[in-house]
Amino acid sequence: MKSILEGHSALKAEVEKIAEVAGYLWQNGWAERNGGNITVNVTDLVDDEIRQLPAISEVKQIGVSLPALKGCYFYCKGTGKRMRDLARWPMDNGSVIRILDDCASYVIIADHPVMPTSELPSHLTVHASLIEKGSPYKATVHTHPIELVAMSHSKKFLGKDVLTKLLWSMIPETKAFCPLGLGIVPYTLPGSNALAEATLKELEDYDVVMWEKHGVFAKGLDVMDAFDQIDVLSKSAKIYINAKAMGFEPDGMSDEQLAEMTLAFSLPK
Ligand code: 2HA
Ligand code: ZN
Repeated sequence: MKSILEGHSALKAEVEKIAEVAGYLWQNGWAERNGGNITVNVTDLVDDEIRQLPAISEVKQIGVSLPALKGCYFYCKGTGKRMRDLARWPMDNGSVIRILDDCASYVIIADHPVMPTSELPSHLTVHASLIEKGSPYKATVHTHPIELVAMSHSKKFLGKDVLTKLLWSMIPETKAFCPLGLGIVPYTLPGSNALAEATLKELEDYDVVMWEKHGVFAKGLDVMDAFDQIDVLSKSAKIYINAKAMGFEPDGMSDEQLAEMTLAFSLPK
């Protein structure tokens, strides 16, 4: 069977980027078993030929009505699929879906009828809100970064912007490349509407959100951008933990040093 990627070089390049990031999630130890999710809005990469492709699944309900998504197309990781498999075979471990005109249902159009992630309603709710705001962001990534999740097990890090400030102060690049910091969502049942709503709210102020004792959820211009932001935060968490393991509390950059960085890189305050 011909893959949707054949003859569609822009879509192919995007899916290859998703596969590359899936490999990084696995190599980092952030994606055990079927852990994590990736959903990318590929509507801009879809041509008339793809728009005419027949459905290869029955009509499925999203569970929410999202008018902003009318006629949109998404690449979604498949439910129960492994990131390490997706890295090698993205079109066997994920699929491309078309949102139908009722904005409450979808069909799979390629390559195989791989059912999207169980977290689809929350990922699509975030995408709908991005479109409504005219945001250029196209990707959402959920993963389980070891050090960041470990830090979320201590209440002392969970106050608003406590972890943001600590992580920014570990190495100058963190604020430069994750300028909005890390939002916090208190522990909430995975896959629940409550988790989706709390995430949506935190994403108004942050690009990356910590789900207490679970993982992070990030939005980005593309999947690589979302990954990079998680990666710089994770790097800072590793530096903090390494300092603690050597037996001392790291000094961190001073408020003056952070303010100087913010000015020099024209970052938001
Ligand atoms: O879908 O990580 O939290 C896999 C997950 C859900
Ligand atoms: Zn998870």
